Amino acid sequence: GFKEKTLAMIKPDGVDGKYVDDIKKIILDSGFIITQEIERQLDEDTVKSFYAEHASKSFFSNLVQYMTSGPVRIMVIEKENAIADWRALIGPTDAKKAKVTHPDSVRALCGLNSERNCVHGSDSPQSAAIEISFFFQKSTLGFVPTHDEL
Ligand code: YYY
Ligand code: MG
Repeated sequence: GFKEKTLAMIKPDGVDGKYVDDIKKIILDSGFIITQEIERQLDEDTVKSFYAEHASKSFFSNLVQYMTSGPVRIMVIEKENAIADWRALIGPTDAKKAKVTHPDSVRALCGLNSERNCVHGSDSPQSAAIEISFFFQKSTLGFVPTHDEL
């Protein structure tokens, strides 16, 4: 079938909390392949740009602080229906709610609340395209990191 790509990110609390291997196992056991993977310390400007749609929200400065608090693991993952399936797998934004309504979700596993929710997933085909090219550039070798330090 048609393979789709999406961006998956393990946020600083997930990396710090040693959830990377568990989450990668969930990804692979769910039928995805991981086509790109980098670990990176994001700076404020990068987070502000990545989450630009939320710039006016009351939680924005807290989000920037959280997302720059340690390295993140960024992956391009691929399977049929990858975008919707990864969103379903991570569960609702509020990890506290996820623990009740979606106990098998990734956010239930490693998230804390709606601010610190451990993982990111692109929410639409348009977002996936934008977010993948935000961190990886297409080359003749496939997607490669956009920045040399990656
Ligand atoms: O796409 P998703 O991550 O599930 O949620 P968004 O509504 O796009 O919010 C992005 C990001 O912002 C969320 O993952 C944590 C943070 N956030 C927050 O800190 N407080 C909220 N009330 C809502 C979102
Ligand atoms: Mg979102």
